[in-house]
Amino acid sequence: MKALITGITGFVGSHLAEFLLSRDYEVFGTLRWRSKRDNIAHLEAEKLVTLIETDIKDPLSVRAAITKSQPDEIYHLAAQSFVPASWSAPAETLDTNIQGQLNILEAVREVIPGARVHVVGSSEEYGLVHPDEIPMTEDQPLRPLSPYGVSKVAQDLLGWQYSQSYGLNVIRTRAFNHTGPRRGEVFVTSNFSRQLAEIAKGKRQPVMKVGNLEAKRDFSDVRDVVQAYHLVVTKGKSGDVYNICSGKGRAIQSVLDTLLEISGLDVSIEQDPKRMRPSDVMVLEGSAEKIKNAVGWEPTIPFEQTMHDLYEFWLERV
Ligand code: A2R
Ligand code: GDD
Repeated sequence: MKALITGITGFVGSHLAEFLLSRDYEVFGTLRWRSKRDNIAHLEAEKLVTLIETDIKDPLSVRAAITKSQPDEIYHLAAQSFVPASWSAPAETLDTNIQGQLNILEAVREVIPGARVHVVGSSEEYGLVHPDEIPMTEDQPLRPLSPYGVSKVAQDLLGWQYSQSYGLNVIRTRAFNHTGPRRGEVFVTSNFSRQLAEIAKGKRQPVMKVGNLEAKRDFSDVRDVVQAYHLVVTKGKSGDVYNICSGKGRAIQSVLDTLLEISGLDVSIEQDPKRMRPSDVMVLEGSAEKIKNAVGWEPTIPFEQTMHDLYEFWLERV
């Protein structure tokens, strides 16, 4: 089987590539000339993946990548993935995510209409959630609170529309927060881990900068999430959408407490106004019943283990 992963140099892309290689897939991945290659350096060194230079905003470039790889499965991960950047550069986020999705679907329609296409949405699509709507199922209304959330709603609905209009095999997911080693350093779990690792190594004063500690998120380990992606692409129903989550909401304060305990450090905490968002999503806590019943997926890695692995990752790097 051949798989094409867009955004293979990213956090999830590198873990998905490892997982698919362990299942004997031939793996192709897209990257940009300027992409940082650290996450896949080990795969490149052993020539385990075929890399194709592609900008997802460019239809010709996307078409060429799909023509060259002729994949059975396409995992479209490439995106502007950082929520705060979607307020500072909304047009760039909408353009990359929506136009990129359109380019993938159009190229699939023309070049390889039988391929199974994974459209990566997000729990950010749900946005504003009322207390009586928790845990959130896939039927929850979509009320995105950021340009990023809006871009993911558009990707999600484009996937659905192409499955209906043209009979494409599109599987959609809404993953809640996921983390683990290689997580981009701007995201909360990695950012806090990195600050603590720097403090532990004497490279930073024992003062941590934080944003909104009251928000709640539902965290899974990326190594579980990539298995979910593969399961729904191979066994899920075409056109359908699946939440991927642990079912447990966790305040960001408790993420911080877990990391403080793992590090064993005594630090003071300072709220940085620049880390606050114009409209943060306050609670995300999902129901994973649908994916469990459909393909038998359940998370296996405990949150504390994920945080431990992430902290170790940063200790080795700072
Ligand atoms: O920015 P780069 O060159 O390092 O590549 C990133 C890629 N990417 C693009 N690739 C081609 N053309 C573009 N215009 C373009 N813009 C971004 O997407 C990188 O390889 C990947 C994003 O990786 P991360 O930021 O680490 O995101 P993560 O956590 O792996 O998220 C994967 C998916 C995204 O669709 C998120 O929105 C969703 O999961 O949560
Ligand atoms: N980044 C960051 N930095 N977030 C902070 C900080 C901080 O210093 N302090 C508190 N937070 C809070 C944010 O306000 C938010 O409520 C929560 O921590 C999580 O922030 P992020 O880690 O930046 O992730 P996200 O929830 O905005 O988005 C991630 O998950 C989505 C799925 O739910 C991203 O990976 C998205 O791409 C993904 O779709």
